[in-house]
Amino acid sequence: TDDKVAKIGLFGVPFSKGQQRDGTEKGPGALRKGGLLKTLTSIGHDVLDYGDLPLDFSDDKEGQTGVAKNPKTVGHASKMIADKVSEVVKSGRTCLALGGDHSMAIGTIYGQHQVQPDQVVLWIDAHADINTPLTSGSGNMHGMPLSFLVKELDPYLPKIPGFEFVKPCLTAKDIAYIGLRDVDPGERYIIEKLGITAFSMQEVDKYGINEVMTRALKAIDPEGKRPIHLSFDVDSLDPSLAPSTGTPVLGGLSLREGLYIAEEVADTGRLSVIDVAEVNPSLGSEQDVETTVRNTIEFITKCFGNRRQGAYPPGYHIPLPT
Ligand code: B3U
Ligand code: MN
Ligand code: MN
Repeated sequence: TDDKVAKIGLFGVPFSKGQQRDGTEKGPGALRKGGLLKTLTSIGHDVLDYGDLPLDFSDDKEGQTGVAKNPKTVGHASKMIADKVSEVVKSGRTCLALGGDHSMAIGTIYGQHQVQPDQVVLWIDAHADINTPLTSGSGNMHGMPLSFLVKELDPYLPKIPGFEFVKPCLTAKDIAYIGLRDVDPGERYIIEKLGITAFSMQEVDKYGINEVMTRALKAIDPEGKRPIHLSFDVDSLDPSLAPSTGTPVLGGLSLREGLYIAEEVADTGRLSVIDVAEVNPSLGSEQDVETTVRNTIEFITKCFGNRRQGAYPPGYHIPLPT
């Protein structure tokens, strides 16, 4: 049966300053317009919408400060995001953070950590997003979030204005990647040196998504009792399924692989925080945006137990003839 009601606390992260294209600040709006809330409530979930965080930094012309772009702006946003995630997790709801570029994860992971210090992170992405400001070639902070959070990288982090409040809260063992296919040299070195569990698309092809999910969950939480942070970058999906995103990479996850990941995480019963990152409704055609939004909503519903096997609302019974 599948009559579990999820208590969800949702908020938007209208933010794009972690990379250089405008549009990801419209991600939350596009997901809302695509019917996300109605879809979640119509399958019986208890959804509390906290609205969008006030993150309009469009007049902010900070630009490059040393080795990172817009660090104070990203730092300021990260603090607000972190506080909101702490509040939602404390309330006992599963936190759904609608981005926004992937720099949002500094705040979402750090915020969860304040309430659930035993968190583990499943990072679904074409990219590893673990460049330090010094290994990054682009200076874009959406390619760096994990470097601010991993204890082993602390000695390698330069002081970045805006991030004074962030202390690293994860160890390399707490993270598993799925979907990688565009990893910078410094990132690959870090993954190997720190021994981070990483399943690139090659491993997805080699072992199949079932084996990959089993191994990923086993690696970060062998006893199966820690709260899970699912950081979902829509560019993990194949560009044919999520075309409206800033850095699409060919050869991504199929919809079935993506939905399987969501279903298996939901089945653990320990999903606590979800990031939905890098939806950019300013990119591609109207049809592209619709495709991206539809598949993203599909993924999100599967995170809350709406399995492909079907589901029914609590209290459902077979209608009796009168
Ligand atoms: N690794 C590159 C590219 C990139 C990372 N994340 C995205 N793109 N979306 C970088 O800029 O750090
Ligand atoms: Mn990412
Ligand atoms: Mn990515």
